[in-house]
Parts: sequence; C-alpha cells; structure tokens
Amino acid sequence: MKKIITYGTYDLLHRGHINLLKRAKAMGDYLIVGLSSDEFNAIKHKKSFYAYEERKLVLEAIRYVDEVIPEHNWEQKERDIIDHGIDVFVMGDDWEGKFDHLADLCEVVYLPRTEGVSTTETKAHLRLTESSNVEFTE
Ligand code: C2G
Repeated sequence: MKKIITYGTYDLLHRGHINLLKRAKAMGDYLIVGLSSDEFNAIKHKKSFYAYEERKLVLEAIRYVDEVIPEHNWEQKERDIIDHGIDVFVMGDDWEGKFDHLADLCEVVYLPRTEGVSTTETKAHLRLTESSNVEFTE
C-alpha cells in the first residue's frame, strides 16, 4: 500500500483544497492529512474560522482522505513519515523547496496551487460585504 501524507489548516474548505487532496490521493492508495491544531495555527500566524475538531470532521468526510492526524509543530514531519510508513510527502507549490530535506525519508512532491481561491481572500471578501450590507440596511 502506497501511503501519502500532506499537511495544512484546511479551514473553510474550497476547490483549491479539494484539488490538492484529490491529486495527492491519486499518487497512492492511502492519504493521511496532518491537520494543523489551533495552537499550531497561532504559531503559523493563522486564525482559522473553524476549530480543529470541526475541520477534522469535515476532512474525514472527504472521499480522498483516509486518516487525519494532528499537526502540532514544524518538526513532527520526519517522525510522522517514519511512524506511518509514508512513501510520498505532498504539498502545494507555495511551499516549493521548504520541505526538500524530507527527501531523505520519502519522495517529496509540490503540486501547482489552484489559482483564484484562498481562505484568506474569502474571509476578506466576507468582511467587506458584511460591513457594506450593514451600511445599506441602515
Ligand atoms: N492549496 C492549493 N491551492 C489553493 C489553496 C491551498 O493547492 N488555492 C493547498 C496548499 O498549497 C496546501 C493545502 O492546500 O498544500 C492546504 O492549504 P492551507 O490550509 O492554507 O495550509 P497551510 O497554511 O499552507 O499549512 O506544515 C505545513 C503547513 O501546515 C501548511
């Protein structure tokens, strides 16, 4: 069984996330997602809309995802790859080069990001429309 792993926050899921998970799963038979904990998001200077348990519930419902484990820190990837017998580590290419050191343990693949969508942009758009609606109704 060819095992794949990828990591991320996966908040407010969109087609970019799904495209990544779909392509990652297509590279093997079993896909593990290292899901960033709320505490690790703070370290990444990210604040997710949904808490870890919600984001985990959603990810586990996706047909491409076989297992979700918590991502607590930057350093756990080596241990995860060894403990889970990972063959391929996959990330979107906004991370190009950042995890090349893992090539000692498994194949490292960076996949093209899906353009035109991001959780950050979605949240900014919602803030804008929300504030404009408030002005309109008043
Ligand atoms: N992604 C993508 N296209 C987008 C947005 C995201 O392909 N339009 C990919 C990212 O490249 C990443 C995955 O979807 O591989 C998850 O993205 P995030 O939830 O933003 O995760 P990130 O904050 O990049 O965390 O240790 C690694 C980090 O936990 C990665």
